[in-house]
Amino acid sequence: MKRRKFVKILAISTAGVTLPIRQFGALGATEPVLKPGSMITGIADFYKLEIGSPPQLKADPKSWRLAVTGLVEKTHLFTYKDLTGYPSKTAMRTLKCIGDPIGTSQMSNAEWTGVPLPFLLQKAGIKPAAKVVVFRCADRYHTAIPIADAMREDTLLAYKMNGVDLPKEHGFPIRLLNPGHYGTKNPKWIVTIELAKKHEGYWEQRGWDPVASVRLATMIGTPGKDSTIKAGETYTISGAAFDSGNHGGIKSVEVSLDDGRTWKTAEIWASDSPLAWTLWKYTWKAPKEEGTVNVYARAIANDGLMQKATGFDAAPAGAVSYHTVEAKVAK
Ligand SMILES: Nc1nc2c(c(=O)[nH]1)N[C@H]1C(S)=C(S)[C@@H](COP(=O)(O)O)O[C@H]1N2
Ligand SMILES: [Mo]
Repeated sequence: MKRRKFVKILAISTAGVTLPIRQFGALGATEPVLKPGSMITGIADFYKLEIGSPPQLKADPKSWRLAVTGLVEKTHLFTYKDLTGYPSKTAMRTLKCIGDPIGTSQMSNAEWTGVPLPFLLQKAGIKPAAKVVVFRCADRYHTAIPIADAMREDTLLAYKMNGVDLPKEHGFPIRLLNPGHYGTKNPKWIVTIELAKKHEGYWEQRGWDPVASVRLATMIGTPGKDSTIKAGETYTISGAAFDSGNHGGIKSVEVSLDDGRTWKTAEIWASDSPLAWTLWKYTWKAPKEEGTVNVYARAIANDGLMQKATGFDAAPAGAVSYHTVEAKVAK
């Protein structure tokens, strides 16, 4: 009884962190271990990806300015105080790396607060010749997005993540959140926003897709490739699916345990807008015999697109095809 209480409290105190909640075998209870274990990834668990080491910037009013320049009516400089004082929007957004191979975990979800980018662009005034918005960052990373994407109300310059100031690793003082696009198009540590005719970004110069539109994806979190499932026991398969709104959001997720011959619908246990991942689970009775079992998962989007067995790897435009895990069943 005491142990059960302890586990329950632990589950609450780690809410918001993707740490799986352990099973408590002593009571024979089967609290399922889900991965991701919560809709919002805690900052400590949020994946990180950068070309160098994260620059330590100061939002100090004496030094830091965000410049909106280039093909604008008038170059505009914003202080951190300006940015954080404007009307803001708070929303969940999932980030996924374009180089993330099928089923791995360079994908996390947070709740962010920021200023809609069009608000700032309108203050500077866009000249008709401008076609792209270029972001130059303190670590010398740079990338551009089309003006039409920049002008969406959902394109945010974020300064808070899960209720706190953007951590250094995730782009302090500001980063872009660009719906529908992989991490490459979500620059961190932005110092200059430049309106231009065209631009080739850091990763595009190295062969990655300049559009970087998120493709329909699912990952199986449990079982992992090193997990052992107890023969004959009830087991919960779980994971996340995401399309960043490019296919109308996730409609359903299906699981196959017979090498793709038959598919069962998983339960969606947490979701938000299509700009955040969809978490799913499927409870299943493991075979009584020892051996291996292939777990497959595929996502079906609201526009009818369904993931297939065959696809391609991450380079140059993001991985496609469903995720499979070979799970060990043992006594
Ligand atoms: N300035 C800057 N922004 C960047 C990068 C970078 O190296 N430098 N990496 C990009 C890539 S490839 C990804 S996947 C995301 C990762 O964001 P995160 O580290 O907050 O998860 O940041 C993007 N923004
Ligand atoms: Mo990335």
